Amino acid sequence: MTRLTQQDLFGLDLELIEYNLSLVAKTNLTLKQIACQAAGLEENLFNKRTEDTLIAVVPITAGEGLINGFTQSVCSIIRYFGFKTFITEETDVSGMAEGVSKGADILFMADDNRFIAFDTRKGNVIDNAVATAFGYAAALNGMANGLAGKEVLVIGIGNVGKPAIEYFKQLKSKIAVYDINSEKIKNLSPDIHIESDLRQNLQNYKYIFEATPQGGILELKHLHSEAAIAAPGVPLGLTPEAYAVFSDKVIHEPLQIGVATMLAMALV
Ligand code: 2YC
Ligand code: MG
Repeated sequence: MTRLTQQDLFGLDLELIEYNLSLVAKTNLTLKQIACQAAGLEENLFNKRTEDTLIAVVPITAGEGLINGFTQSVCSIIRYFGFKTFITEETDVSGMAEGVSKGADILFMADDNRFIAFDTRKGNVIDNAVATAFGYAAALNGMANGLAGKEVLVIGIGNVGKPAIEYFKQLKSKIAVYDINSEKIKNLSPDIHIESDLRQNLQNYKYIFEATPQGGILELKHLHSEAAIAAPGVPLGLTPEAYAVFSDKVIHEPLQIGVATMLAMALV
């Protein structure tokens, strides 16, 4: 999984209001609506839970260690919705213990391999990869004004692309998939179309979900003229030239949709 950098996160906490407006402009959905749709949670219940839910964000020093601004960014996204949230003073196991002893209902924490929300009440684990997949798919659904019966191409069948396929099935979309590694597209359900030549056929797809760790694979000359692209993959899968033309039809950001959807999923 791609590790975020301090630069990726710079300014995120100060720009959530503008960010939300840009989401509405692209998808006709707010960040809260995207998260609630992805989680299958009524918005008014989400709002209600701000009154009785305390959230701790725990810095984790394992592996490559802390990312400057990571816990602060996670905390600011959750606070943006009105939830009481704190970053533990301690890190790692001590931080988890501190969070629980201070009455946290949900703990958000990430090492180099997993970014999870741990719900201390129900005891379940919400995974950032699944939340990001569902949240970005819900955003693409918004951009398409409903994906039912419409074709969507999922590029990169990894820990984000795979759950996204499940969500597009729920939306009753017509699903096509591409992965550079043919192992990844084995035993998918028979109604899924396997795209073998991306360069040749990318232009046939209006709705694209790009979840690869490979930057710059989507070139301007290969994109459908009216393409709408949900690109959770880091770095961005579009070339700078393609992004310059398509930027108002591209959803790509480091944390916001994934964290908001994890929160909603933890409240279900
Ligand atoms: O500051 C900390 O607590 C660090 N241990 C956080 C490490 C996060 C590593 N994961 C990532 O950078 C990416 C993110 C997009 C979310 C999932 N993986
Ligand atoms: Mg409580």
